[in-house]
Amino acid sequence: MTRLTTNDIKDLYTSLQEWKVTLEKQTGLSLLNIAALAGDVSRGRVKSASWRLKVGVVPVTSGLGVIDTFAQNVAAIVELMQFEAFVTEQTDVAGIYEAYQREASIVFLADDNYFLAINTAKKQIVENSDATARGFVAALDGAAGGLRDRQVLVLGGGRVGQAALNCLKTHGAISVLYDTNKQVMADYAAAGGSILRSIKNMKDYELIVDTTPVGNWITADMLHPKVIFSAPGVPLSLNEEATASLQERLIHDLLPTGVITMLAMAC
Ligand code: 2YC
Repeated sequence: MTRLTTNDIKDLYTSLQEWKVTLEKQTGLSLLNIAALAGDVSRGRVKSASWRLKVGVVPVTSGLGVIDTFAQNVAAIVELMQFEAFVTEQTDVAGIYEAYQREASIVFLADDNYFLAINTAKKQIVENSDATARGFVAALDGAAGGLRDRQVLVLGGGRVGQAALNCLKTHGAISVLYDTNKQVMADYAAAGGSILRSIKNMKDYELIVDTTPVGNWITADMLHPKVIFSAPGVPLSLNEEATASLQERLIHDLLPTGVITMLAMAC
């Protein structure tokens, strides 16, 4: 799981409107639709929650500490979904207590290992890897006009990759896994999954979910000419030329798609 840096996200909240317009154009879906589809909840439920529930975001100082603007960016993304959101003054346990005192029904907080949304009113806890995988698969579904019976290549069999494979199954897709770790591939194959033996064949796939945490290793000639590339993986695997050649067929962001899905799932 790649840890974001302040440099990665410090200007994110200034480009959220642009991200919203781009993603809605790419998928033909509204943010509310993407979040509800991804979270497998009704739009009505998310909409009505936005009128009722307050969201508190708590900075956490454990491990490598607070990432400047992380909590503020999470709150800005939640506000984009028409929810009232605030970042607590306090951090850590005191921050959780403050969020509760300020009547937050949903609390977002992240240490170096997990990024969670917790619904304090009901037994609901959402983890970012699962939500992010769901969000990017839902966006791919929209952009591809449906995934049923379509071949989808998943790059990376870690936490997000495994969640994407599970989610693709519910979308009726035929998923294939590629990972550089032979054990991960062997385990997946042993469990009956399909694997891509050579990365050279990546160009046979029109639909890809890239969860790999390595940047700049995919060139345009490695990809199908009409590929739709949905990339929760950070940093982006595509090199500059491939990124430019894909344009609107590249679905990628560092935080918002996962956060809107966490929010929908926590409602
Ligand atoms: O500012 C804070 O509260 C920090 N404790 C936040 C640390 C987040 C670490 N995780 C990440 O950078 C990303 C997540 C957004 C999802 C996976 N890695």
